[in-house]
Amino acid sequence: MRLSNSFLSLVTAALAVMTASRAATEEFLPDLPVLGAPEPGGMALQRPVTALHHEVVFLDNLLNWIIFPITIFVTALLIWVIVFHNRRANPEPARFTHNTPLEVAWTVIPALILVFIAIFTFPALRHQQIMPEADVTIKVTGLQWYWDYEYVDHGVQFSQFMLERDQLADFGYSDDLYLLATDTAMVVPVNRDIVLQVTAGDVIHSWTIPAFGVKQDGIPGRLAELWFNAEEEGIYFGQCSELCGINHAYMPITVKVVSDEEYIAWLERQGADFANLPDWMEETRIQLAASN
Ligand SMILES: [Cu+2]
Repeated sequence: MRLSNSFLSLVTAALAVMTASRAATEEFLPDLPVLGAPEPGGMALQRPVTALHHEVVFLDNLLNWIIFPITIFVTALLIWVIVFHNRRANPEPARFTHNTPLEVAWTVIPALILVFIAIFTFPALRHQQIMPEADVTIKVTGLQWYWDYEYVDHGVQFSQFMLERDQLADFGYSDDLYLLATDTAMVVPVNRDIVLQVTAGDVIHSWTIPAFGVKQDGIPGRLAELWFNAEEEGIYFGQCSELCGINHAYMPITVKVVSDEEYIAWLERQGADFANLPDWMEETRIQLAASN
């Protein structure tokens, strides 16, 4: 018992040292607004900041317009049956068993509704699942219970741990972001196509940012992809979405969306390798060097 306690305190101390050194790498980023976080009492989807999530919100509204009338119609039918066709109200029930026009109607109408829904869902699914040419490629690995990030073109690698309540202020987060804020952030440029390769190192985890409308299981031994293009600079939070063990609730995700210039400056501070730069980064780097 004593041994496991001292081991735990050793691990905690080691983590504290690691997080302290990471704090330094974040402090040069601009003050960003928190745009992607749950709200107290919130019921709707988070405000969309990607084309994918705009589409998801549209689908959600469309489905509600279909689902609510159907629910009301079926409930009304049930009430009608309960009131007018119970044993007392209707002692002599009709004995027929088939009604062809009715049976055709209740087969064809639901089929048409499903086809109508499919017309909108299939393109949305296609947009999510077909990867664009990546401006930035990042490999994300879910681990019990933190995330590892690798900027594959630049040799930048770091882990992401949840912040304890007393660490929040040191990292510039307010108290209500406890259980969401992390020591490091995945930093990406605004209005660029980001492709994530999602995997896991032990059990299945799931990476998501609700405001982006993306979610992908990370499965050990497999590399799955997701992509997004964030329209607004800010801070966005997500949480592991696949039950992955006792600390599943304590491995949140932080993404910071910044300008091209901030992104490249951040990469430079991470000691990035800039050997093979895509055109957009080369141009921004030349502009940055000229302005310095
Ligand atoms: Cu997990």
